[in-house]
Amino acid sequence: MTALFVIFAIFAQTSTRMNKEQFLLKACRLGIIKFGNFTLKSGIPSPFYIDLRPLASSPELLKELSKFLLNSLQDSDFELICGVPYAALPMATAMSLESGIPLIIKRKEAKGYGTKKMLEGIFHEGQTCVLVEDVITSGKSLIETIDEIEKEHLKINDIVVVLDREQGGVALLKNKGYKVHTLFNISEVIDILHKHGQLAQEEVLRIKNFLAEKPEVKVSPEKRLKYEEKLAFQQHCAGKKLLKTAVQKKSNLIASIDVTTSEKILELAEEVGDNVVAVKLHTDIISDFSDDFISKLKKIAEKKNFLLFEDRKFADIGNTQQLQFEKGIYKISSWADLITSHAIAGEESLKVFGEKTAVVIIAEMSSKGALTDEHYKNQVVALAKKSENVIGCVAQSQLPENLLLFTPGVNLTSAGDAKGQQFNTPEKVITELATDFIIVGRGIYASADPKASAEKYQKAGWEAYLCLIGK
Ligand code: 5BU
Repeated sequence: MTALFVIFAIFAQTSTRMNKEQFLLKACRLGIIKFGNFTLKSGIPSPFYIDLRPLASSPELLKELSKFLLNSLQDSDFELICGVPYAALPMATAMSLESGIPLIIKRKEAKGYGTKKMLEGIFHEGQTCVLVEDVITSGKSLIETIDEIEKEHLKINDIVVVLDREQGGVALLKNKGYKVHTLFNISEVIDILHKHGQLAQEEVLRIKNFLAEKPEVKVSPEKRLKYEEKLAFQQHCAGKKLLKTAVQKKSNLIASIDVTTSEKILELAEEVGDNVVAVKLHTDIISDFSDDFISKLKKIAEKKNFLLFEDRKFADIGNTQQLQFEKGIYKISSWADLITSHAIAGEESLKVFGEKTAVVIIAEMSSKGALTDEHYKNQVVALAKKSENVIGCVAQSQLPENLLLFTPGVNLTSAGDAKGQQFNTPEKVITELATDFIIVGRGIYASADPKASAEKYQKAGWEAYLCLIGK
């Protein structure tokens, strides 16, 4: 009998069951959600604390929960059920008993004796397994569990989660190609409790503000993903090209060629082209911009294998941005692989850049006194995660792993200029922020020997990266 048939059969006989809302209200009486001021394991403050383990002590609710979880998997087919230890173990067990689909047990640590197996139970290579999790936050612990299960040659397509804390985990797993089914998200829980008079309006507002700010669970830089791993969940073709180029050329360097004549730009592009993944331009500072210049630059980019990045920093309503992107003398849309844009005009304004060009939005600026504070950055990051054509952000602090981080304000010999720019070294931004790409302007184009400087920045950037990933 297939999983689909079993699940359908369960629901056919349970028309008198409690609904999701009733279930939640009963479950909350067990104290599974507390409100107040808490500090999570990751060090982040939180106005609520969730612990679904008490559900295991209510056979009635555990049984009901298992039916809801199975129901959310109605369109999925699987041959095994596995819970992420420990909180999801009773849930997975109940699902197995309810559906008749076999359970396997994932250990937290391998046994120190005997077979040293991480997975217990009866299974064979190639079988599909659904993973059950109680609460999803960043998704990191789920990824570790998935890796261990996949090492045993089982296939995971679906993950079912009771509660999503809305802190990036679902997006991370979806980006990796998994189907994530969530029973509740925290906003929904807050609304239901408020509707039933169990949560005061002020508390609702406090929590919603906290959720809007989405404080990201920081991934320690030592655990950063390699470019090859980021490539696996990069959806955008220009984003893929950028990551592939980094691996091929062993470079995370973007040269910002901020000079004002086409001739000088072409000369510098020839000189530093072998060392960079992209050349960044400000076309509106070029005194003799022409279509001919762009076609020559494109040829160099093809020959030297780098991308073209226009740092236009769009900051207008969608309609105007579209005109600035496609028209005028620069016709940016016809040649730029990547562009920068502010996100100040909101989500819709970013859609006008289409699918072909990758958009990098500005979350934080490098200059002294920049108004891009943490609240602003968090909102930009939330937008970046939602927008399909956005591959990452320009920022001076860490980003969630599924966004690429571009950091300007990088210089090996200077701490800043007299106009507010602040510089850090490649080592600092790569090891402390886990930056994916360093952007260097004057450190290269204004040096006595741009080629030698580009080599120096390429080496410094790549060595810091290798050091970080432990090679
Ligand atoms: P520099 O010469 O290394 O300071 O050049 C840095 C480049 O990066 C320059 O083109 C800036 O316009 C760009 N930049 C920046 O420096 N800081 C920022 O926050 C952003 C862009 Br966004």
